[in-house]
This record gives sequence, C-alpha cells and structure tokens, in this order.
Amino acid sequence: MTKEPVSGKWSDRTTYHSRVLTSDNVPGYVSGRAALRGLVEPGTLVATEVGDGNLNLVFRCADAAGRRLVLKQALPYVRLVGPDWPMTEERATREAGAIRAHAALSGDVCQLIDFDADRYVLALEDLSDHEVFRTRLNDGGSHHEVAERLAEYVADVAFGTSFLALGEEEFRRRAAASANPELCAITEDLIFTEPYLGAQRNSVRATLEPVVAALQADGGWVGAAMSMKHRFLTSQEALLHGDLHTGSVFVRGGGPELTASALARSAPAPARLSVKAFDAEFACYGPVGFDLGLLWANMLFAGARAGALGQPDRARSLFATLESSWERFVERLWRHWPARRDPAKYPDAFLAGWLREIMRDSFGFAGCEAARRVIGLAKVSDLETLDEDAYRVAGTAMLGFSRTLLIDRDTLSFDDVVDLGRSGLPESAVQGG
Ligand code: SR1
Ligand code: MG
Repeated sequence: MTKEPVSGKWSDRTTYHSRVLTSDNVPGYVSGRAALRGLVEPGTLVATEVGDGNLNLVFRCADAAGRRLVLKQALPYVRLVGPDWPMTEERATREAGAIRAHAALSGDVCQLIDFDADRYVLALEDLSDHEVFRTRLNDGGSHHEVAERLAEYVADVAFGTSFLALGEEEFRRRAAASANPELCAITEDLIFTEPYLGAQRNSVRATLEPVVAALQADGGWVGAAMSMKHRFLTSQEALLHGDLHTGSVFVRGGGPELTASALARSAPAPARLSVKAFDAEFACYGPVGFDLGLLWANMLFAGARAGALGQPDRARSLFATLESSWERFVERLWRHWPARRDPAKYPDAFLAGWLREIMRDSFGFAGCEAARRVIGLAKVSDLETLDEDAYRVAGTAMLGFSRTLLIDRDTLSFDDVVDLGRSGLPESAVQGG
C-alpha cells in the first residue's frame, strides 16, 4: 500500500492528490498560471515526467508548435526513498531564490521562468537540446572547457554573494534568508558522516568491501572528513549551488578545438559551448570550496571511469581539469576583485589568503565527495555502470583519491593529483567496460 506523505500544505490525502502534478493535469495547471499560459499553448500541451534525480518530479512540456518548458515540483518527501523519508517542500522556495541570485551573476544557469510558492512548482527553461554533463562524460564525449566554465560560474557567485560585493550587513541578511537546514542535513549525513562512520544506507560491491573497511579504520582519513564537516557547518562565505556534480549541469556543443586534420577535411565547426548549472535545491551559504570540490571529485570519477576502461589519455585530461578549472577560478576572482565595495578594508593580501583557504577546502571537499559517491546512499553512474573488474579498479582509485585529498589537503599539488590517478589506474590494470 502506498503511504501518504504527511506535512504542511499536503497533509491530508485529498489535498495531496489534488496538488501533485501529473502528465494529465499539467495542461490545466499551466493554463491557470498567468506567467506560463502565454509561453505555451495549454490546449496542445503534452507533459512527460522525466525526473531522474533523487528528490523531485520533473515534467518536460511541449505544445504543438514546439514551444517548451520544464516544471519541477518538490514533493514532501525524498523521491529516492519515498514517503518514509519526509522532506520539506520549502526546498523549492530556496531553489528559486538561489537560481534568481545566481542568474543575476552568471549566464551559465538554467533560467527560472515562474515560481509557484503555493504548490512548490518551478517553471524552468527547457534545455532538451542539451545533455546532462555526466551522460556525455560516461559516453566518452568532450569535456573541453566545461569544468573551466563551471569554475567561472563558481567564482562569479562566490564574489557576487559574498560580503566583498554585498557589504557586510547585506551579506549577513542574505545568508540568514538563505538558510536551508533540512537539505544541509542531507549533505551533512550523506557527505560528511555516513561514509566514514558507517550507516545502514551505505553499500559497495563485495570487491570493494576490504578497501572501505581499511579506510573506515584509518583515523587520519575519518578525522580529516570530520574537519571538512566542521568547515561545512560553520563557514558562510557565499551562496553555494550546494550540489554541483556533473549530473547538475547541462551542456550543449563545444568539443575540442578543430585539429589540423579536421580543418583539412573541412569538418563542421562544433556548436558553441553552452553550460547550464541546474538543480540548486541544496543551495545555502557555505564555504566556496564546497562547490569546486564537488565538481572536482566528479571530474575525477569521469577520469577514473576512463582509466578503468582503458583510456589513459582521456583519464589524464579529465584529471588535469582540476588545475585548469582552478586557474580559471583564480583569474575570475581577481577580475572581480577591483569591484569590491570597500577596497580600503580589503587589501590584495585578503584575496591571496582566501584563495589559499579555498584551494585547501576544495581538495578536502573533493575527498568527501569521492568517498560518499562510492560508499554512501547516492551513487554515480560513472562507476555503477561498470562491470566488476572496471568497478573495482575505478572504485579503488576513487577511494585512494579520497584519502589523499583529505589527509594531504594542506600540501597537495595538482601534479600530485594527476600522478595519483596515473598510479591508481595503471594501464596494466585496465579492464573492459
Ligand atoms: C537523498 S538526496 C541524495 C543526493 O542527491 C542529491 O543530488 C544530493 O547530491 C544528495 O546528496
Ligand atoms: Mg540533484
């Protein structure tokens, strides 16, 4: 028997069923929303549920003329688990606020068209001409310039939502207004607690169990992860995306620069790269290195997959995006720096010091994300779709990354990361897919 969720505006069964969007009631819903009915023709609208995330319902909607939009509805529970894991629908309100704040600072954000605060529905631009970055990576597609663009986005919002741009009082007001305790609690449990201390929700294939047991007995690794939990809980530097993994990014076009041989063949130029971050429901004020660290760990997952599938050059180029994206992030923050509100209070030494902290944090948070996507509840397809041998190779490499990123985060270099990838994914250990 299906359990009915219990909370707030959804508390009784009749109300719940009248409020949840379905493919059938979406046209009626759209015609009732002034902000939407002029954008698509409700009479010919076809809605298809496409949500493949962990939390929400997502409908892709298209009318007969081909006009499109996306509706995303927060339910009063976590979709991955069901009504047994209640979760505030207010996450939709926080996501809407974060998208608005981020879209004002960066073009690389999926646009919000409308927000229905009563039914917790976000109407978003349709990006079905894009693909999810993780899917592209898993298929062996181009990552050219994507992590670098995302690092610029992180820098734009890091500066624009910090006290440097807003001034201290407005910054504190915004940080307070952006509190997202329930979603942060998921992050605290899944990223900063369960992989290290053990939990019912953890799982790995048998082949990795000894590696995980050894790590969980390693006090240095566990202690370093607890330090990162402390950073996440106590640092409020900027309004983070909060879940910036490769499944939270749409991409279209791009691809490597044209090679001489492609030019000689008159190969068509690749479409201009479009990068759009989405799914910001975990947004909160936090340490800037959290967004960069999640991005980095997920680039490492793509590299570990490539390495385990016998593509060492691709693996190295994916591992190298940590350094290239960091360089882009640093350049971008220095470019914003002259626009700080009060230069007299913040000399250049301030930014130089902050950058050192962000780099250390980013390594540490990458180490947490690397571990939790192997051990914890929310897995990644980069690893899960591999056969047994490749899974063992890539999973062991990611847990090795996790240990080094966490324990050595103060002294680590980007070359160390690439070297670690090379030694963790020896070409002789490479397996079929
Ligand atoms: C129950 S939510 C699990 C994970 O999915 C989201 O995308 C976040 O990464 C969260 O940790
Ligand atoms: Mg998500």
